[in-house]
Amino acid sequence: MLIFLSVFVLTQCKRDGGELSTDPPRNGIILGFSQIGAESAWRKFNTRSIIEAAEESGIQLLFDNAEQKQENQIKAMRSFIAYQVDVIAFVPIVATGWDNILQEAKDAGIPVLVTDRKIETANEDLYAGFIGTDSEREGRDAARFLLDKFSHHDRLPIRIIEISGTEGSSPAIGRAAGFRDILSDHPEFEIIHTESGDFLRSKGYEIMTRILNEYEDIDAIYSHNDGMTLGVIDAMYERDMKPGSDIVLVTIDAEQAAIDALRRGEINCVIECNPKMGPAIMELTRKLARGESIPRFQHVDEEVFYETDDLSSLEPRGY
Ligand code: GZL
Repeated sequence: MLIFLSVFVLTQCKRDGGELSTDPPRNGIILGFSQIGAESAWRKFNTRSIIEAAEESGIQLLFDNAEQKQENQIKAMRSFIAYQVDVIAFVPIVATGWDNILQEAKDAGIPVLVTDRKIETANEDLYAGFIGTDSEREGRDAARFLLDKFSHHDRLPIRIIEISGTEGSSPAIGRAAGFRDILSDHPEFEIIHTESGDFLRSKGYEIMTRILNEYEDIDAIYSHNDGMTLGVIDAMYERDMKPGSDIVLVTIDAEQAAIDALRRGEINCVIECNPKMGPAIMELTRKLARGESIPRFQHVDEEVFYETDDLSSLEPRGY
């Protein structure tokens, strides 16, 4: 196990581009972080934010990229426990299936911070707290935009296609629930098809290509992330359609490419999902390492960008 761990630490840092700091951490804290993968520009920036913040905080980071597999996350968390890190933090790729490994961390006396995505657990005491995005609010914001956009639409019902995120993930669950919560009072809005694109641009393109063959009179696409929305735009251009005009597009994340498409009129509403959690995660890690309690739930600040906004002063997104 010791050999495995020493190889693990070396390979993980090298494999993910991070340099294994040979110096002991300035404040002696070691954080084990399990990231889900690199499926979107948003995720890659989320990773960068965490690595940079650990470096700036003097916290030694054992970072693992699970390549979209929950079993890889559990293996990495088990090795963090064996390595006796001070704190474990992770992005749960899906909401369920974490109780056993969280119990192992608890038994080892290692506090766990859930980040970005939420978990469903029988025992809320199995983790110290959560910091991340409010997926339900993002879904409600998307629906509110469509209510306003189609407030004087002459053809009813307003036909919506939803392209959702990774099945079983809290952002997909929350964005769907928040969207439906607002539309439930408006029967003139109809979700005629919903399908998971797994937060991938390639799947957004495949789904939209098929949808355009199967459905007519689509009024709006509600896409759970910008990566899939960019795939939708690719598919529409292949059909000589005008995204943002022929079909209204609403998307979540606010990566640079989506803001640029909003400026060009290809997207009508971009809801920010803030990936810049690194500094806050390190602050919470320091508190946990000192045995201090942290807030149970902490949502990061986010805003909404509309087609009618003046975006000229908007800073580059960085992702
Ligand atoms: C949301 C985050 C999602 C992003 C996607 O909090 O987990 O995962 O919306 C990313 O871009 O893949």
